[in-house]
Amino acid sequence: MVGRDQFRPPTYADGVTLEQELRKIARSADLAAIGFCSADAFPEVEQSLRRAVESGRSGSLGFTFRDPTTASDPRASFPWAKSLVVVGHAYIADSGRSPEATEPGIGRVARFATDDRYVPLRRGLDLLLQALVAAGYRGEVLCDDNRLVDRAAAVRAGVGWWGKSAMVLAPGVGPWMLLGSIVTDAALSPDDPMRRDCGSCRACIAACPTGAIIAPGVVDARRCLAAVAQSPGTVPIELRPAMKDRFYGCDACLTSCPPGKRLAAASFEDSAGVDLVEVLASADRPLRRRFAHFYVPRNEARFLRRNAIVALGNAATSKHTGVLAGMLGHPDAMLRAHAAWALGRISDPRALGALRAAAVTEVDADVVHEIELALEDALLGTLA
Ligand code: B12
Ligand code: SF4
Ligand code: SF4
Repeated sequence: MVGRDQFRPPTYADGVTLEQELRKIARSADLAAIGFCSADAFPEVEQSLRRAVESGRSGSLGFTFRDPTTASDPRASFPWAKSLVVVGHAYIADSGRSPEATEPGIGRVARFATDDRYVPLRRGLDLLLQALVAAGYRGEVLCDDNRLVDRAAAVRAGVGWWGKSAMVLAPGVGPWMLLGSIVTDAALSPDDPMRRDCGSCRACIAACPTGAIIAPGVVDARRCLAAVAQSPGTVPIELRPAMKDRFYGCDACLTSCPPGKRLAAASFEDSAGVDLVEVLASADRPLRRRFAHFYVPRNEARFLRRNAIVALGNAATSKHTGVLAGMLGHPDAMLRAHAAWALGRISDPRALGALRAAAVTEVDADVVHEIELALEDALLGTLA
């Protein structure tokens, strides 16, 4: 936190309020939206979080699900909190629009993560915090932090409206916006929430590859591919085909969203993707460094390799048989299991040979099971 005495109070031109000054700073910092609201608790979100945990819908995710009371009540962490300054950073123009299809062997990364897009957002938030501190107030930046539910704050502050995808959408930007806030003891005059909703549109619900949006605004994280790609353990076998070329994140409910489509269409098409074979060949440290802005369970590079193997399995080309067959000898049983599945998808003679050889030598029961399934699938494929 920045100390109260670090800056001298500013002298605003006659009649300019702190709120106006903050809006001006947000514009100059290229933030797409700013709004103010009270720092009162969000009891309805606390209930939603509890329901998600109790029903199992939060899957293995921690984050705000770990402590719903703290996440939904800013004063639980900051007893002095009076207001929230909530901002949105629109990133699609910088990150470009995903290509319609990637080359086999290239992994797709959701647009919010093709680079660390939180950097410009945090820069803007820091400038706003400096202004608040200079005016004699205290504050703390909260962004993707487990002590605030960013979307509920954005809706209360009039930054955007709830989309049926559970995303907060803003005019002109749609869902292509990252959110962040400052909790402060300044009593800022609140903005009105936006009177908008999705109307009869249900495009995101239809576009979700796994049916993870089970009701308007409600996502089952167990089936959400964005969650799957950042969860520990084995990728559930029934979800692997839906991962397609995804290496990290999922944008299907964003790309389908009409309010953001014009902006997305106007941005350049980015062909940059991740070379998946290179991921498998990389050592842990460079891999962790390259994707330092991803959320990776326990920061273990093996989960990046796991995602790469799933995407290679979905590419299903003989070009990758050699590298995947090599992974059957990897010391990590989780990676061997996914490699077996991926080889079953390719099921060319070399892949089948590698699977049969591994079936003889493999000792891990889970991997043996995956090998058997892969061989069965390959056999059914040749019979069909
Ligand atoms: C956990 C988490 C996830 C989880 C779970 C997501 C989820 N929907 O719950 C996973 C890993 C799946 C995930 C995925 C993504 N995430 Co995320 N995630 C978070 C995190 C850390 C907490 C969210 C949370 O508390 N969810 C719990 C539930 C209860 O809250 P909720 O979804 O907001 O639910 C509300 C709605 O249902 C709404 N509601 C109630 N009634 C109704 C009625 C109607 C009709 C509607 C429409 C809504 C509605 O009220 C509920 C709360 O009471 C936040 C950061 C933060 N600290 O807030 C980022 C955050 C939500 N994620 C973000 C992003 C960008 C994404 C992805 C787009 C990333 C990607 N491209 O892969 C996907 C989108 C998936 C999706 N459709 O939600 C952004 C969203 C920005 C925005 N404009 O909304 C956030 C805010 C991060 C940030 N600082 O910008 N995420
Ligand atoms: S991020 Fe992908 S899997 Fe998750 S809700 Fe959106 S479309 Fe569905
Ligand atoms: S796709 Fe349609 S229903 Fe879904 S969030 Fe966007 S506007 Fe709302």
